[in-house]
Amino acid sequence: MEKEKFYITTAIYYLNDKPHIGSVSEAIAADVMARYKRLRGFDVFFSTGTDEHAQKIEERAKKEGIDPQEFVDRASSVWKQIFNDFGISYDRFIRTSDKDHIEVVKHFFQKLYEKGDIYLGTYEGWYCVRDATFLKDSDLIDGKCPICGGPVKKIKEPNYFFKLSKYEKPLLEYYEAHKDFLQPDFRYNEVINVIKSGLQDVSVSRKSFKFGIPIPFDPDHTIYVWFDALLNYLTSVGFLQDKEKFNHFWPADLHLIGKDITRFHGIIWPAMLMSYGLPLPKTIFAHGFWNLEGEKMSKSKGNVVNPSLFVESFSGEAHIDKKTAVDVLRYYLSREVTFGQDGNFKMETFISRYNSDLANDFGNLLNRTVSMLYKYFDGYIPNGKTDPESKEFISKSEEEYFNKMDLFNLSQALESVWGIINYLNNYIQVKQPWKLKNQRSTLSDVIYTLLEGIRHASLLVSPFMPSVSEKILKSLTNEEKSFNFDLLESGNKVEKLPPIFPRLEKEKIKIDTKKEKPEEKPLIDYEDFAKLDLRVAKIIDAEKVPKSKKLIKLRISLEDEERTIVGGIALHYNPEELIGKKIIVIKNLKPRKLMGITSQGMLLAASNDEEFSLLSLDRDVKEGSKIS
Ligand code: ME8
Repeated sequence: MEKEKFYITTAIYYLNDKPHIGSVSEAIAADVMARYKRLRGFDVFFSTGTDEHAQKIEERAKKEGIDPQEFVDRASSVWKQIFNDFGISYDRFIRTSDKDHIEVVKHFFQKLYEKGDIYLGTYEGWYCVRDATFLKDSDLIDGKCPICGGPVKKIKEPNYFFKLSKYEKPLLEYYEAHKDFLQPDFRYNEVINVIKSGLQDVSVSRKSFKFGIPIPFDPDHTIYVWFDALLNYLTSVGFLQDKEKFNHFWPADLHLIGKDITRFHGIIWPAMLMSYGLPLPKTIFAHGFWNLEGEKMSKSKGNVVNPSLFVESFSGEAHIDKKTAVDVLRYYLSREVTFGQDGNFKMETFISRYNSDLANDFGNLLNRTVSMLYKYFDGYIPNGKTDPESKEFISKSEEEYFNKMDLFNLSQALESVWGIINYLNNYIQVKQPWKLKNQRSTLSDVIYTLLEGIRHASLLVSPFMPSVSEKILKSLTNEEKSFNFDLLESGNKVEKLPPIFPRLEKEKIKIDTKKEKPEEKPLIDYEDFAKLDLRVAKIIDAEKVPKSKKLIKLRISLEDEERTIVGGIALHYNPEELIGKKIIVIKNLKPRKLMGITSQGMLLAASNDEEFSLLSLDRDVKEGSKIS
């Protein structure tokens, strides 16, 4: 029989931000679902990737003096790397700058234009660059973007529009007929209310920036980043490229997205598909947001947790390998919230979950069982069978788990697994194997039941903790993925592992944010370097700038002239010790005013988080000398 297919996607990530716990949590949840469906025998296709044509990118690249493509190549690889480190088992990592995707977008735009669903008009209104979103007056909150709270700008330009208004009725009808289309329920209601309040046509092109996909029949215009981005879901499964693959996997079974982008996915995307004549995705699930210690994560607050640094610090503190630490984080993110609701990442609850659920419940079950196996059977799986009562309990919990997983209720699904783990811990107390030394056959069955229970629990946690699960299943010398019973082979020796989750006697984990690597600067040509006029300068006078903690005003000599420069060195040098020193300055930097003083150049210094030094000379060289 042909396997049933399951096509799952995440949103694709903007490259202006680095991955944080919140954004990575979405990829983890999708990965959990993808692995779960594979475990259930589905033919899974899992797609994730990066959304590269945002206007912000063009601006950022310009600031760094590099080509936008170079910028996105670098930034996209950061996401890919982190997804690899977090065990995200994607089948395709799509980039919207991929050739096949660009073709899909052009084709789709052309088709909708030919159909009369895209037309030329004038757009006048607000635009948020960060979120690449057009906004109405009524959308703004205190004159700012309602999504990110950032600034918006007014724009007026000729734009192509998509006739969204035409799809108001068909969308409503579709929603009425497909109550599961958008989940959870409260999001469904939210979107249906927006549709009922009336849909206006939406702008789907920009004239003001170039980094994007040009409209095939009017290349002065660039296709709007959201129109482009949504189509990634088609490209990933071979639209226009591989008919068989596309027909097999489309429509998507699950688009997993965050609550902030529900309207794009719940309104514009289905309308685009209706316009083209393609079937709509089966389910869109909008999850909540992760906050950090009760506050919204934001770069400006500096409270964005870099998941890699977190894992590195945690693995060091808990003395576990990085893969296990990744699994613990995956477990925490899945267990701590009812999927769909907002979550609050708290160090304290992270550690208490680790200690109670993993070190205590699961870890102890493993340690106790394996040590009894060694004590009574030298580590060899006894010739026993699973106790019927336990079999029934485990099967019932498994059914519960499957039901919860099918409803994306990851946290409750894990509760069902912990039901099994706690049952088995209690089973040890009840059966008291240490009193069964003289009843070999009963003892064999008890230990066999525990091992078989552990095998089942490990299989069930495998979507959440793939690396830990694999380690345990390997140690049982049985990687059988079946949920049937009595599949452990007696006579096989179980490997004795050191504790997988050693208890953590701490309330907090120190996250070493200093390890965050500075962004590497791009290569430059010699001509760029040669533009700098670097000179040796002698400090002839120095004084602190009044009312400034950091600044010192220096009078410097370049042999044929004297200048004033201001440097942020007061925390590291006293003015007196500077007089007479020879330093290096940039002579041709445009003058800048600092605390009311014009600085005619800039001094060079070396620094890191702890140390600071002015650049000086190895041998005495006359002031004014050139540096090359
Ligand atoms: O919106 N907690 O990209 P993005 C949970 N490129 N999820 C979060 C989160 C948090 N704190 N912060 C962000 C975009 N997310 C578009 C998508 S899809 C065709 C185009 C989620 O990088 C967010 O909700 O801003 C979204 O689903 C995903 O991360 C990417 O967000």
